[in-house]
Amino acid sequence: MTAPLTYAPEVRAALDAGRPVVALESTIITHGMPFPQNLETARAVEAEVRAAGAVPATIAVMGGHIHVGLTEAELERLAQAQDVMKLSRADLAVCLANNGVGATTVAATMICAQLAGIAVFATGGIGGVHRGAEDTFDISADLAELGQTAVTVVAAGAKAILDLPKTLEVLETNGVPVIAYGQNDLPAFWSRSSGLRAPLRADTPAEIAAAHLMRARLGLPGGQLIANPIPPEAEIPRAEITPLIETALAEATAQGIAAKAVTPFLLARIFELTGGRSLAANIALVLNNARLASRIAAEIVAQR
Ligand code: PSU
Ligand code: MN
Repeated sequence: MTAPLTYAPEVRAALDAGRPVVALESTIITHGMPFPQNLETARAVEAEVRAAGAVPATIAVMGGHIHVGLTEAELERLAQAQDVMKLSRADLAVCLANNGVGATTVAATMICAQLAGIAVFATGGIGGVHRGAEDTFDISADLAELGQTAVTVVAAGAKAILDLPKTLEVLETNGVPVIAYGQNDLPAFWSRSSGLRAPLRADTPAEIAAAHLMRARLGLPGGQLIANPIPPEAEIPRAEITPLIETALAEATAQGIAAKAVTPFLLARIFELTGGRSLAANIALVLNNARLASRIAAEIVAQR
């Protein structure tokens, strides 16, 4: 018995022909952005991947199958559905076995991408160690997944709603290369710099592809985290976003928001507090990540 994977014809053809494919997650659609911007962004990200010469494979769970590549109708249904499960490693199999509808987080998308034979995955931000984790133990399963699943993930760093120094520590413990693209500093999602130096740096897609392939030759099981800074024109400087993050965090604590609800709550509040600017930034950085991921996927194909 093998994994229940259903491929979009375009994705299946690209994988069979050894052409570049980029995986995309669906939690960003269901839990990360409001309708209709979520749907517009999902379409725009797919178009960006195509424009860069790769095939997009947005991943979600429906009808007992992992869908690798969604139809327009499936994308629309997901973008407007209210009761979609947010799936990580822990709940992926349960949702599939129950014929549920689920959106995949970074962790679950990595698992599905690896099953499908897709090496590169583009998203916005990864989950990380939440502030106060010494009390709550809230550490995203994304960090452990990066340590065990061989997919190169392109993100805009981790959001400043998280404890970034602790997030870097946990990634290091898990053996995850954290590679800043084109700069020394770790980007912080809406801002180009977190003020922290990234452990590693790469300046070309070719270097990132070579490191991905070398990990396979060494038999190392985990992936790579590529931290790609938001384009300068879309950035919200750290000094501007920091007080708004503090407000959102204080509200989350006061309202007892916990577990899976924390990240969606903070994203929605910061969207309100920035008057929608955080969403515009989020869309710009996802598109930017899709472009870089496509170039890395093409390099992996060329160097293989
Ligand atoms: N960060 C964002 N947007 C998102 C997410 C994170 O800027 O949509 C989603 C991703 O799917 C990520 C998940 O994998 O949230 C992490 O959730 P948690 O912190 O509950 O592990
Ligand atoms: Mn969490």
